[in-house]
Amino acid sequence: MVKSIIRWYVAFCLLFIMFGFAHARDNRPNILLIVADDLGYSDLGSYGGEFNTPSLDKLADEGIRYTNFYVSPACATTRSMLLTGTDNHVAGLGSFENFIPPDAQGKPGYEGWMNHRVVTVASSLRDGGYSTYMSGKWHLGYEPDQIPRARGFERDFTLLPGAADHFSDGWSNEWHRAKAPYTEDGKFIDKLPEDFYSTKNYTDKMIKFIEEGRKEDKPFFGFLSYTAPHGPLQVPKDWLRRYKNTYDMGWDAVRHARFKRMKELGIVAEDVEQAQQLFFLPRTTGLIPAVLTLSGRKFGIYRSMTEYMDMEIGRLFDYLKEIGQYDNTLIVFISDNGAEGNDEVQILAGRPGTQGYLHAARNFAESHFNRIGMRGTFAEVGPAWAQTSSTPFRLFKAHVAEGGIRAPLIVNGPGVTGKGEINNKAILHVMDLAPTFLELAGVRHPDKKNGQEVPPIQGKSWVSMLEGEEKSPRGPDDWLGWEFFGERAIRKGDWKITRMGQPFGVQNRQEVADWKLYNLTKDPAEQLDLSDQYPKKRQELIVNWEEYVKQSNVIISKWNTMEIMSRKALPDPYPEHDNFPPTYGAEEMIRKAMEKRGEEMMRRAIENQGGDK
Ligand SMILES: [Ca+2]
Repeated sequence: MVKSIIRWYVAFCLLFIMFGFAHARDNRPNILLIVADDLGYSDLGSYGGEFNTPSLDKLADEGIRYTNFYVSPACATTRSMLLTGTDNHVAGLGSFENFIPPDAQGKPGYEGWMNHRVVTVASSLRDGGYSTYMSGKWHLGYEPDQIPRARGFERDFTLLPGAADHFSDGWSNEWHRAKAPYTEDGKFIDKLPEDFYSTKNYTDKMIKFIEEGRKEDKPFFGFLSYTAPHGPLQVPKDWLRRYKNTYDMGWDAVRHARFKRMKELGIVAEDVEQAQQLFFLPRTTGLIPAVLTLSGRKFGIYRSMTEYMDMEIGRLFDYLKEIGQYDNTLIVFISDNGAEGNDEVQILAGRPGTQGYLHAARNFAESHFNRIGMRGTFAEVGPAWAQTSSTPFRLFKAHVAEGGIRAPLIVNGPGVTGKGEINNKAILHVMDLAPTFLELAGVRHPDKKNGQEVPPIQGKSWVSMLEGEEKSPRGPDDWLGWEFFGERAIRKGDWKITRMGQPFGVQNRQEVADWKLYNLTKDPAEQLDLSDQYPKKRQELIVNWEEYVKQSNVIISKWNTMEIMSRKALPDPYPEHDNFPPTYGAEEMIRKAMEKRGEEMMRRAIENQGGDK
């Protein structure tokens, strides 16, 4: 089917050249990529969750669900790969803008934004005759040459940073910016509509772009990049209390029920175990009801945000059916990383006395029990519910354990065979999306840009797999690699090695653990280290890690995350804005306190230089 479309397109181009048929119709499929933000692996009904997600579940029933789909453990890194087909350390997101270690600064791949060596799939599709639309979150650069319009999207409505209030541009998680920057069709915009709600407006804009582009008779590539259910947990008022007391029983029972349903559905194999509860989390039986109710209410709002997104996705599907384009659209749904179990305010705002903390305290002070979920509040679900969202896996976002990097993937559309199947065999990666879209559209990835070599695509096209001609684009010798803030992993066939600090994550260089080996087919929850039983297999994957470092220019920093973050907490020069910084005349006092703390952290960092490589 797909190959016949490509053949038809070649014939179309020849006819166009020969006879100048300016209005000959281009029947290549539309491509719609829908990305959820921080949605856990098992939240959707079709993946075993108790959430009501009928639009995505129907897509799964008509299309294919994949259970071995991989992303990076965080937003920007994943997005750089999905748009370019190259590893994030090649595409410029070796680390985040504000967290680049001193020994990686200025090195290629560590720009902190999507660099100009790589070419996006949007640019290639635009040049290949597609209309290209983006709506939602970008997180890949702020400057005029880094925004969606400059990177291949003809039309856009974009939140540039990684997160913001869902009802306004009143703050973003880039604390040094007074408000969240947005662009529309390549222009920075000053004001959002009064009735703005992220998920609704992003859907509206995508529908608007498709509708206004119809007269051109071109296929479209749409990148609908939701910010749901990323923190802050916020949802319109009439959705706020839908699951008010649903989760009062706590996380234990919900995790177990999910795991049971996942087995019934065939998302996980019958004979595997789920991850043990993280050691620092309490059993729900030991907690007083008020604590459970408060924590459950947050998860109820997270659920509402997800279900609201599903409703909006349904509205978009209905629109595509109305205009007769649904059946000619390849639809891909993914989450960009695992569920969020960290406290973003704490991570980014630092400790009392720092500039960001004061900004956060003033702007998100409304965290009263009965206000959570409304405009101006900031709440996240926390690690216990994040691990529930990640059932059956270990850990969550920001970690290279499966809970951080395995995500739901649903595909449906023209050329997709095997409706309703759950594919447990194929090992897939978010870098595969770009080559898949290019092959479907019959468009080539360029070798050169402005006289410079363009990094080759590292992902593998799924077209043959979607057509049912092969089971997986990866064979037993193909591996995938990860490095994120010092955490490392390789997946190859049934096997995975990870190298993470204790208790998890590289908290302190002296405590960086050695490589651990897991058989993911038997133990997807990474509970049993098999290093002693299979030392040769472990060594084989360590060699693959070394290849990965070389192939993708990964820099293993001498600095650990805490040291880099401590540097970041030093006051930055910031522009003067109304209401920012909200320090009420305490600037000088804070500056001195920060300098003192910064010196101390730097001294300790320098002392520790000789540790792990
Ligand atoms: Ca994310």
